[in-house]
Amino acid sequence: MEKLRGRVIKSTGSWYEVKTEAGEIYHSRLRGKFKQDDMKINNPIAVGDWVFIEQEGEKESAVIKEIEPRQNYIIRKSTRKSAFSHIIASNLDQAILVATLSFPRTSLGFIDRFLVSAESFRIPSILVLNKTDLMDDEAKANALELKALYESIGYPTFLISVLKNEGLDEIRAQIKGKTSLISGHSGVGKSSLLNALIPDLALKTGIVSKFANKGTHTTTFAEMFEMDSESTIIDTPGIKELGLVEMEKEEISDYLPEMRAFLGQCKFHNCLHVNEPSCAVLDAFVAGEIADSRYMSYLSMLEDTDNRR
Ligand SMILES: Nc1nc2c(ncn2[C@@H]2O[C@H](COP(=O)(O)OP(=O)(O)OP(=O)(O)O)[C@@H](O)[C@H]2O)c(=O)[nH]1
Ligand SMILES: [Mg+2]
Ligand SMILES: [Zn+2]
Repeated sequence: MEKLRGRVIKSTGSWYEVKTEAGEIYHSRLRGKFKQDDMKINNPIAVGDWVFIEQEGEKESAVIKEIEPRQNYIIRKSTRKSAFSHIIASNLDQAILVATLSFPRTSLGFIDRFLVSAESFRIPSILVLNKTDLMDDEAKANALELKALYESIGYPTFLISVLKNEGLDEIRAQIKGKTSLISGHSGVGKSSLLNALIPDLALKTGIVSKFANKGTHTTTFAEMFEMDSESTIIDTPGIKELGLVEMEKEEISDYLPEMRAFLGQCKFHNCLHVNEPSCAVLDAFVAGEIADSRYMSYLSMLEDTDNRR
């Protein structure tokens, strides 16, 4: 029987929607055990996966036969104590963090944590600051400062207003031809942005999820939307942050690009850049080459790895 190549665009746990290269959607399932090389993973197939399916019976139902190796993926623990993890999405070209400086306020700590997590998954990020229409001059100046800071580190940053339809062309250009993951706090305007980018989508907006509380691990399933045939956005309802999965203290500084530049120049090879003598990162911080807010975020992430133990 002929095998068709397609991409998983939606998953409900036991069923998967697979969109073939010809554009047909098959309701697909797995049969039997599916080999995952040594990973303790709850879901063998995730949104974003490229798979081969075989049609089964009548209509558009199929069995997933094979999965192509993933270019990358994001993962999180199924529950806090579980040894098992859950793959949220795979084969991503970039992560888009939507943030607002007020209504609601996204903290810099949250932004930095997200960026560090994305770095750890080797996924480039862009930052979108929405609701510029609500900014007064002072807030606008603050937003522009943040734009300058994050762009100096290497993260393209965009100031937009979905409400006023401002800055959206730039976002369209960023998304074109890519698979993007969209993330951010509840209420920042992710659904509004998706609706603006994909006119016939009509996602509900303004509804704040009951399960958005930090710490709860409601299982959430990602879903892929198409801006056009080659540009897709994966929405992950309920995901507030990517989470510092299994990160060792020593690793964190690798994931702050402006710190990474100084690693290897510290006196101690296992330097954590907190109070060690002859620390190149601390020297850079004192010289103003690393922003206060970024260094504070770093310290806070270090502390978190302590608490986790
Ligand atoms: N003033 C203003 N309000 C906006 C803008 N974009 C979105 N909103 C409003 O912000 C509220 C939340 O928007 P949503 O798109 O539902 O936010 P969300 O990020 O999808 O939230 P969750 O689905 O809960 O994660 C809605 O009332 C939107 O109308 C904007 O650019 N300016
Ligand atoms: Mg939404
Ligand atoms: Zn150091």
